[in-house]
Amino acid sequence: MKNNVLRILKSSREYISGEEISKEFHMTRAAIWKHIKSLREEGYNIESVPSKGYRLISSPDLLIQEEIEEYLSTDFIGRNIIHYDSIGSTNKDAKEVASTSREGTVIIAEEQTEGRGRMGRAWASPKAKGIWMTIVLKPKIEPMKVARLTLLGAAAVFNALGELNVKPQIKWPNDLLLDGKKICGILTEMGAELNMVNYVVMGIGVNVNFDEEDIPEEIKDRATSIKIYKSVEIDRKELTANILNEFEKLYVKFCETGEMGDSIKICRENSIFLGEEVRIIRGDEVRLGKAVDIDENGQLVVEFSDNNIESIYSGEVSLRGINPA
Ligand code: BTX
Repeated sequence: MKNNVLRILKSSREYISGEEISKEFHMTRAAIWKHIKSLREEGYNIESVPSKGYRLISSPDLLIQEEIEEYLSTDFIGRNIIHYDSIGSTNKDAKEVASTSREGTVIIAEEQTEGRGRMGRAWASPKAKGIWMTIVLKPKIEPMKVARLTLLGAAAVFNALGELNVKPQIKWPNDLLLDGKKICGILTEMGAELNMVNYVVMGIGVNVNFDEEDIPEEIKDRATSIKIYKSVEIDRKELTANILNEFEKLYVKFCETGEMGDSIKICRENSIFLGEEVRIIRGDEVRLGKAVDIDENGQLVVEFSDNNIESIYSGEVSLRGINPA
């Protein structure tokens, strides 16, 4: 009911009387007042003028369903948002609820206390400074094709940032960079049987409104934010919705046809690796080569120093001479 009150306030730029709200939702005046009070406590600035009614002046900077949905154009991605003020990791939570959640459910948190990168690395996720979210997916694809979804995620973030006139570089397969520093990381995990995917959780972390002092000392040399790059505060809600909008388009096409040409084109054209000398690290093995392409399956094609050409589907890749991750 509280959400209905919020929706009606949002849909009307003018004052809306208590009587109108009470008629619309069959609610007593006292109940309306209770919801208004609770919305104010959440940070909504709602004016009330005795003879006119209520008017929404401003909304809090929170990545909740009611705030994101006004920018959403999706059918199912982001239509069920589970929001936390603080959580360990949205990926961890998503894995716990994935089998009972409908496809497209998004777990989103203002802050992560144990945000994760690949291979158990930590992901800094300070409060209200970024977008820390995980999308629950149930694609009917073979487990070996799941890694491709990361490229769809990267392309979706790339397209959404394009709307802000920001053109990042893509560090295959899962990071986006500005001025050579990371602003986004994607962590795709799955629950699967030998030849069947039960669920995929795709975690997307975007450093949106970090100031320099919000970046932990140990990653200052490799992390930045959109705000630092653009010198303006960015609307997190709109960006969150735009990422979900862009992702759904690419994902639906991929699920229906297996086609991911658009995402590969974006990753290819904006790759930091192509044409560069790279270091491929797999476990204890380190190999040197030159990245020559991203193939139609989303794999990185590397020409090794012994002239062997191989397609790499995952693993740690870094520009030669630069630290990994
Ligand atoms: P990655 O393993 O490629 O990158 C992790 C590395 O990136 C770290 O070791 C550190 O050097 C650096 N790093 C840590 N935090 C940040 C940051 N905020 N910005 C830039 N660089 C950083 C990338 O893994 C995948 C990250 C996915 C994060 C999302 S957030 C929502 C979801 N929940 C969750 O726990 N993880 C995902």
